[in-house]
Amino acid sequence: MAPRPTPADKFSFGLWTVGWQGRDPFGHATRDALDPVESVHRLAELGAYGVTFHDDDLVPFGSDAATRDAQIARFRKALDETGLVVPMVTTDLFQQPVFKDGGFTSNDRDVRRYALRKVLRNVDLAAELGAKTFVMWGGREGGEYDVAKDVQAALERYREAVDLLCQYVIDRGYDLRFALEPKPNEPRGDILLPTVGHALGFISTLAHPERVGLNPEVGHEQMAGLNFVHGIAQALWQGKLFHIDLNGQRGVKYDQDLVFGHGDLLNAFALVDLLEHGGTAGGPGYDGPRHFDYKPSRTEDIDGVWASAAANMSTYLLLKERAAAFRADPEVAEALAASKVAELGVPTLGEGEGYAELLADTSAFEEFDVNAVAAKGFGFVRLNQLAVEHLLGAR
Ligand code: 3MF
Ligand code: MG
Ligand code: MG
Repeated sequence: MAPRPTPADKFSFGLWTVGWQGRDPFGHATRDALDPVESVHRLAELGAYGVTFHDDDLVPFGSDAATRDAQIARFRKALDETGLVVPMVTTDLFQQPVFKDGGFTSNDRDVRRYALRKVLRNVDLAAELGAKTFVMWGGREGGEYDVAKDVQAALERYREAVDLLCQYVIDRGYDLRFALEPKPNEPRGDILLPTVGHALGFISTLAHPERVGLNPEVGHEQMAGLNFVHGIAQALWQGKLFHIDLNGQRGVKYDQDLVFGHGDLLNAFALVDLLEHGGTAGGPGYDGPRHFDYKPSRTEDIDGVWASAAANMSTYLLLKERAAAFRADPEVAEALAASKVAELGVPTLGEGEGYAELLADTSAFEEFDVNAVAAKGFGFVRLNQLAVEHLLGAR
C-alpha cells in the first residue's frame, strides 16, 4: 500500500503542473483549463501542504487591476479554507511574445526595464502571500545564434537585475530569498546559467550572494547528462539549496517533466536518502518544501491528472521508507564501513598538521605500501546492490 501524504511531509505543487492542458509544439490541448481555486482544493484533499504559481498562472497576463484583485482574493479564500500555504512564488518571463529574446537579458533595453517592473510587482505579491522563496527560471534568457548574443553582456545584465531585486527586497524588509533555476536548453537553444555549477558560479559574483540560492530540477540536470544527486549535494554543501523541483526524466532529451521517480529511479532513491538523511559522513540534508514540477502527460484525462499528482507524493514517501530501511540495515552499515564511505568525512590532515608534518610522516609515503593498498577493492558494487535490494523491497 502506498503511504498517504500529510501536510507535515511538505509537498507542494505549481499551479502550472496540474493545470497543464497538454499543449505541446506538435499538438493542441487535450484537457480543459483548471481553475486555480479548484487546484488548491484538490491538492489539499490529496495531502499537499503548499501551492506555488507564476504571476500569470494566477492572474491572466494583461488583466486590469480589478480583475487582478478579485482573482487574488478568490485564491486567498481557497488558501484560508484549505490551510494550504504559498511557500514559493515564481516569475513568468517566458510565455509572452514580448519576452521572445528574454526578460532580464533581452537585447532590447526597454524589454529589460519592463521585465524588471513585472517581477517587482510579483515580488510584492509573493511577500504579501507569505512566500519565503522567489524562484527565477530564465527560460528565454539565452539564444540560438552565437553571433546574436553577447553572453558576457547578458551576464552583466542578469547580475544587474538580480542585484536590483535583492536591493528591493532588503529595502522593503521582505523575508524573501531568490532561487535561480538552471536548465541547459528548451525553449532557447542554449539557456544562460545552464547547470547548477554555472548558477553557483554566477551567484558568487552578486552584490548580495547570501540572498540568492538555487531551485534545481531533476530533469534539467539530467537533460545535460549530469548526476542530479551530485548537483544537489554540492548545492547543500554550499548552503544554496533554497528550493527543489522534483520530477522524472529519461536521459538526454526534451524536458519530460514525468512524475517523480518515473525516470532514473535509483538516482531518485539516492536523492531522497540525501534530502532526508544528509550525507553518510554528516553533511546537511534538506528541510524545505518537496516541490513537484511535473506535467501530467497529455494522454491523461482529469482523473489521471489527480492520480499523477498523488503518484508524485506516494513515490516520494515510498522512497523515503526504502531509504530509512537502507540506513537501518546492519548489513548496509557494515558495507558502508567496508567501503569507507564515512571515512571521507575525516580530514586528510590531522589536528594541527600542515605540509611540514605531512612531509615528515614517513608512513604517508616512504613506508606506504602502495601495492597492498592498491590490491584491495572498495566493495562499492556490493553496497549498491544492497541499495537496489532495498529499493525493490527485497529487504
Ligand atoms: C521549465 C520549468 C519551469 C520552472 C518555473 C519556476 C515552467 O522547465 O521547470 O516551469 O520550474 O518557471 O518554478
Ligand atoms: Mg522543467
Ligand atoms: Mg522547474
